[in-house]
Amino acid sequence: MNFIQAGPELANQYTDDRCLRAYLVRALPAAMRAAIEPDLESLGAHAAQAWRGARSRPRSEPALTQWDAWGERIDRIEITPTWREGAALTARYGFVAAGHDTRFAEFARIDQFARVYLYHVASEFYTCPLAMSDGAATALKASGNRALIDRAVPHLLARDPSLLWLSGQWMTETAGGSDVGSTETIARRGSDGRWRLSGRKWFTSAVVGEMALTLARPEGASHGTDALALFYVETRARDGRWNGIRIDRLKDKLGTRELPTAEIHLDGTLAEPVGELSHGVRLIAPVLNVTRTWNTICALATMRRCLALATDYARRRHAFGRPLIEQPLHAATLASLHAEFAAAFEFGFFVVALLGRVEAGIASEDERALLRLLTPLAKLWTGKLAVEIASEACEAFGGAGYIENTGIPQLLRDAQVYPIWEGTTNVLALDALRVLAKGGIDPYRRAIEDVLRETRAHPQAIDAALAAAARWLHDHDGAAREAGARGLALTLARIFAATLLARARDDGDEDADAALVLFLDHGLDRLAGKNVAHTSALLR
Ligand code: MFK
Repeated sequence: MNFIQAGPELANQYTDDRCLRAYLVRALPAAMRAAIEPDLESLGAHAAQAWRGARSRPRSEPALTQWDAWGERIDRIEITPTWREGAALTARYGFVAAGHDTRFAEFARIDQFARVYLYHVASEFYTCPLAMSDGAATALKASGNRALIDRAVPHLLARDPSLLWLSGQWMTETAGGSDVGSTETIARRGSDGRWRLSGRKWFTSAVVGEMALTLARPEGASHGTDALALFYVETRARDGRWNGIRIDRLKDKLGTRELPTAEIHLDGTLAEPVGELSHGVRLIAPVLNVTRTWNTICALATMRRCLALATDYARRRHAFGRPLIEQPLHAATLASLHAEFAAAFEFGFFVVALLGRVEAGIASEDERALLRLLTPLAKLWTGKLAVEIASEACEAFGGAGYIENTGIPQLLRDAQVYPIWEGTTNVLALDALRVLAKGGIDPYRRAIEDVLRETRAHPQAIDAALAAAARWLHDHDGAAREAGARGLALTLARIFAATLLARARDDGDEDADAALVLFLDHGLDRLAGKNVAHTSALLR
């Protein structure tokens, strides 16, 4: 009889996650943690059960049917069985609603994102439209448009699945990907006073939703970003037909294949302006910042899943006479990934907590400025790190990690979306640079100094990297500054994360000490003295 290797198993993903549990002990009032813990345990069980279930059946993907048998255009999308469960789970666990629950004031976002973190991998990226729905609720509330708030927000935050709405955020076009100012969709006001949109939206990940926020250029307006307006669209007319929307095809994507991302044409789509008929990017910015935070937390969820599987497997798999976990190099490799994850986790959830404080109206001016800077930093660092950790996880399984029905390759393919969605690494690095150019580095520096002042024996490496980053900013401008923006962003993210790990260690998190030592071993400084002349020489 040949040897058969046992595959990895997942325990309850809440009770098994020391990082999450230690964080919640530090971050939440004890009574609130006790109140939400049954839900977290239940989501942890759901995660483990969904993983086992997915291994025992063929994968399914959404399908688009454009025409019925009699030639009528119907554009119907069949979603996967997991997606069909999404609304009921969302209503039950409040994946969107919990973040807006005023009973929990500044802690609401922590509660929400702990739930999202546990649900995400099992959800088959149903979290993508949830992210946009959360962003839409946040943007509508900020817009002050009373009619639209009353109409849509109760649905977006519904805890009854029959009332729940999903929202899309239709921003990307063929010309305007990152450069949203190139948007070609036109908004025309008819003689009936109503606005209708015409154009092509190139990545619409939630066309199965009930509504969307989208950018369009009012007819006759000038070129560029400032002239774009933000519109509210309901996807269906009263009779259930599409509201001037044609679905051209579903995208054939590298990963996230259960998510029905569509290319669509808007052809006379009835829409309502959310606010003024310009500065639409400013109005949609809350969507960007909220979905970027979802991206951060979902990237953390993928990292955690990869590490949970690889670590469990290292205990089961024997080679050269002992379990992999007892092989020094394998153990060191896994531990170093755990350390990166632990640091990124602290950073991601710090941003979540800060978002909660800002929304609860208790944040200082410095904290508001800090949130604006840390949101893109967290997204860009965690997006890259998720791909790195997913790739290492494949390798940690040897050949088995390259075999589709182990489920491991899908984690890597899906992870590749994090650095792309919601702004690529470079777009976000330049966004952070603009924030620094406008508001300076002082709110960031003061936040670190505040934490370190109360931290016992804080690592010198933090001071050194902070001084180097401030010097780099001072010494670089123009093209050299832009060319080094990614290195600067990663350095600022790593410095902040190390600071938070030092605080977690002092606050009694048993793993944070080791994580901090290993994280510092990888270095904080990613600054690059980009030489613009040599760059052009190589790319000529
Ligand atoms: C599981 C994961 C869940 C995630 C699911 C999501 C899936 C969705 C799929 C997609 O469609 S992803 C869409 C990807 N595209 C992007 O993310 C857009 C990338 N481009 C940018 O982020 C640009 O920086 C941006 C379009 C936002 C702005 O660039 P521009 O055109 O050069 O405009 P500008 O002048 O920088 O900004 C216009 C205004 O918005 C300014 O305000 P003022 O008018 O008051 O001066 C900016 O300060 C403001 N602004 C821009 N970004 C902001 C912001 N305000 C607050 N927060 C921000 N992040």
